[in-house]
Amino acid sequence: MSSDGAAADVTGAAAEQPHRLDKKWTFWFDNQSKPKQGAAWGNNLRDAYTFETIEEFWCLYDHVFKPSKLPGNADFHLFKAGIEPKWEDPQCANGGKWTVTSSRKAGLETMWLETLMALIGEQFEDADEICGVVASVRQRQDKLSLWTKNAANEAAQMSIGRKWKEIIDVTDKITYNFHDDSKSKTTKGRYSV
Ligand code: MGP
Repeated sequence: MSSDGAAADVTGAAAEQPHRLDKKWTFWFDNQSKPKQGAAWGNNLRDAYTFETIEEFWCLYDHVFKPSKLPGNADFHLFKAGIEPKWEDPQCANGGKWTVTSSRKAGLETMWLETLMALIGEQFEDADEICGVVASVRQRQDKLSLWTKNAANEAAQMSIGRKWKEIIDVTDKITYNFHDDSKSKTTKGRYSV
């Protein structure tokens, strides 16, 4: 160890310590591009990698987790470690999601990266309320959804929605859906900003 606490390699040069994040995050992947008939939703959903440093994040992002690398009908997720990107997860069960759509591939790519950086960099005041984010590549229109925990907490959702629009530089209206409504195929949003 050198005097400033940094580890030294065999040449005596100080090696950079990895930059630890506030919490651990997990990237997930769901490929529904070749669905098996009769297969249940989530059959192909996989937790791909859990990380806790900025260096790991950039390596994973650069090499794998770019929506432009996804086939049609597939999703990437970044969720707090320990939360599964499913309505069934206890921390998501009473939640919902803000959704923004994008008709341009480049649009999704930029908004995804801005959101990832805001999440791991703890830029949301109501960070505890957030479960994670999903990038969905679809034939018709790509979309990004920010999942939160307590759908009924309107003040928290509105604050998150406003902040998210700032982060991804969106001025059009976005809407918030409760997972409970999505389960019953109700598409009407409950909140909008
Ligand atoms: P979706 O993926 O939330 O909607 O749900 P989307 O993205 O508008 O639809 P897509 O066709 O473009 O993918 C689509 C369907 O997947 C739902 O109606 C459910 O049948 C199923 N589904 C989605 N999610 C997120 C879940 C989930 O968390 N749990 C379960 N059991 N089914 C889900």
